Amino acid sequence: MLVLGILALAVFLLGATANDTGQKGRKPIEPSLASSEANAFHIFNAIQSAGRLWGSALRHNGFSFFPAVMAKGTLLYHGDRHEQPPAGPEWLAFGIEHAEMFSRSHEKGQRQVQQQVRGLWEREEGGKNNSRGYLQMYTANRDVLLLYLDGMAAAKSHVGTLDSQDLVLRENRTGPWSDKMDELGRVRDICQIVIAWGFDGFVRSEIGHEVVYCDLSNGLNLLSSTRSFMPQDRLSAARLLLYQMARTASHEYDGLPRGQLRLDFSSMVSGFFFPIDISSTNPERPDLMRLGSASLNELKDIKSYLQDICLRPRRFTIDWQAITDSVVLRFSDWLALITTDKLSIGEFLEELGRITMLYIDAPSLPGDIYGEAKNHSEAFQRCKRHYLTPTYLVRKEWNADDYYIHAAVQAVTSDICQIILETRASFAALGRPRVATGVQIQMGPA
Ligand SMILES: *[C@@H]1O[C@H](CO)[C@@H](O)[C@H](O)[C@H]1NC(C)=O
Ligand SMILES: *[C@@H]1O[C@H](CO)[C@@H](O)[C@H](O)[C@H]1NC(C)=O
Ligand SMILES: *[C@@H]1O[C@H](CO)[C@@H](O)[C@H](O)[C@H]1NC(C)=O
Ligand SMILES: CC(=O)N[C@H]1CO[C@H](CO)[C@@H](O)[C@@H]1O
Repeated sequence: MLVLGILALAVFLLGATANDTGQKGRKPIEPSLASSEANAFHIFNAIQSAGRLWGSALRHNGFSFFPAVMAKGTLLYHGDRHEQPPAGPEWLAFGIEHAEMFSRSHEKGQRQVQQQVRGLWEREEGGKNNSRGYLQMYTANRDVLLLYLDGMAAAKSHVGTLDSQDLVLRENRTGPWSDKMDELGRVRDICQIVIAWGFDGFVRSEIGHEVVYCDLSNGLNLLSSTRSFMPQDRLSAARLLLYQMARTASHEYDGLPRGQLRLDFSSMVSGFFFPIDISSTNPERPDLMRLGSASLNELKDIKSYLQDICLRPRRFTIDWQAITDSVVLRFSDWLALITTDKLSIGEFLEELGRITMLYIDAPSLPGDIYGEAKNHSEAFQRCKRHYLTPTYLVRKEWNADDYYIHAAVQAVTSDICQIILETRASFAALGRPRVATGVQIQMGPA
């Protein structure tokens, strides 16, 4: 009876907790290994592209959040109409030209095209004829905590780049788009949220990475604030600025300079960990995944899980991006090569033999000087775990997020390994073909 009583109490308490989330009669959705495996390739790509513009542009609708540390000493740039650091949330760029866009001086009334596009920073200055701009440089005077939003979360668009902000973080409480794409409201709302979670701001990308810094008087030093020339006094017409900005952004294709922004992959939280509908909300763009296909209650559950992770100490247990990089380095170009029709059968077998050799243990033969019986079904195990090896050294320190990420990465390596090992086995069953390889140098047995 006592046991039953305790059980009943436990059920009652669990029910009470679920009701306390304000969602009567429904249990919050939870992350799971099954969801991570179902979305394995999306998670793998999100990890491999995090903090890098190239992959973030290809998969611009971000589903994931990464607590991050911007290193003390990192330099940031800001364009402003005022010489002194602004109060309140502001946009700081890693690229100088990005900030320069917003620091241009002009005659009053002659608005800059880029400022119209962004709809920001246009502050009226009564009584003056010239609106002067300032290019400010800051440095982090301590390690700064930022929440990184992946994909192209700084791109003000309707295709899904803003879902993680407007639907998850802001719970769909967005303002009118006509009011400068609601960017001021977005930045104010999200600063309020991330400050409460212990961050100094958040970081996202469009054409370059930008930091939305919530209080410039805390954690940053102003190093300089230089006034820009009026258009007629510049050395040139500055027609190239947009292209120069793009050139600078290209330096971030593979990430920011080493050490500037460190993502805590072991504290990653992704919509892909959860059992939600990730399909498109737009029939004309079925290729676009959207957080917007999930229900608002589900998105609130993801936010609440994210809050819990953010409030815990930073972990940095495993550099999951390094793991995915190893897999990509080994297999990506190779897969592209082997699926072309440019290879002769001999070259194809050379490549297939090469990529699988590490995992396959050749059978012993009569006459071997040293020989043992081998278990050939172990090739698949060896292959799928190969690049995950470093993570197993710290397995005792994994938390739930490491398990979700591991499930996803292992699902990807399993897929690759199954294909290459099965393909090898079917060719091995045919026997070695009598064809010339056309390859001059043979480095070892294929
Ligand atoms: C709490 O949720 C359960 C279902 O999960 C429901 O049966 C119960 O009525 C709810 N209680 C309150 C006080 O809302
Ligand atoms: C967000 O609000 C809009 C407008 O009210 C609505 O059409 C949309 O379905 C909502 N999205 C979610 C995920 O609830
Ligand atoms: C071979 O290895 C696999 C995977 O490790 C294992 O499940 C199987 O029992 C092994 N077979 C033998 C005969 O040892
Ligand atoms: C053309 C123009 O707007 N001129 C103004 C420049 O500023 C002075 C002082 O504020 C005004 O008196 C002018 O009308």
